[in-house]
Amino acid sequence: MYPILYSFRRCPYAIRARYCLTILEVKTQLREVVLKAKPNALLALGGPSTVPQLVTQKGERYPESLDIVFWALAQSHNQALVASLWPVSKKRQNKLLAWINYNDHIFKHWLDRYKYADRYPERSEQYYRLRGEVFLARLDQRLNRQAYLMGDSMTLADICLFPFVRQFAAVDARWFSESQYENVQAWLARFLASDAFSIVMQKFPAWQEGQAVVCFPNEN
Ligand SMILES: N[C@@H](CCC(=O)N[C@@H](CS)C(=O)NCC(=O)O)C(=O)O
Repeated sequence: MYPILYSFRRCPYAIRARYCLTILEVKTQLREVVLKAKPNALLALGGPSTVPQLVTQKGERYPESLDIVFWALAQSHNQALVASLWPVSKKRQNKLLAWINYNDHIFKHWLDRYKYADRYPERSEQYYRLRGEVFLARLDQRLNRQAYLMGDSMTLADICLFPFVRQFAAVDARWFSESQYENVQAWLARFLASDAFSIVMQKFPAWQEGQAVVCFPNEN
């Protein structure tokens, strides 16, 4: 049987993992989690109960989105795609990881504050947006010269970042569409229009113990 993937549809970390699984055609059994009522099977694993998490039939556990991404690369039979998503050169790998690192540790911080500005009343929503825009400006500059962050083909950097930029854009969709970040808009739009994204965003009811297996990715 396929490994178990605990996931939450709208979670940007889970979206990055599901996007990789989809394009690499690596199958899992999806367990859709409601964050306010996590299933006992997830809690019983002990330790972090964030999503996404993947557990293989042998009981090997991948508790972070990036663990799942790299696990998916290792499972794939499509070596050409693997090599283009995760370049062989160490220098390029480090650059790619630097984008993800900045996203996960700095941009995410300002994204949360911009998204939930009422929970962080010490500064205004506009202030939080400006802090997040530093990242958008960097992305935009990079995408001015090329279609994707690392060049003319998609890598893990793009896949790992776009779900977070999507959230940032959605806080005030009008502001984003009228902003100066036209290269980011086009890059994000390509992801949102992709076949893989519609598979990734399929809706599933919350998983319940004993229910029939939901295979992911599935045909759309
Ligand atoms: N570093 C983790 C972060 C995952 C994460 O924070 N997921 C959120 C949902 S977007 C979550 O599970 N929140 C519930 C919780 O923290 O208990 C990863 O890369 O997978």
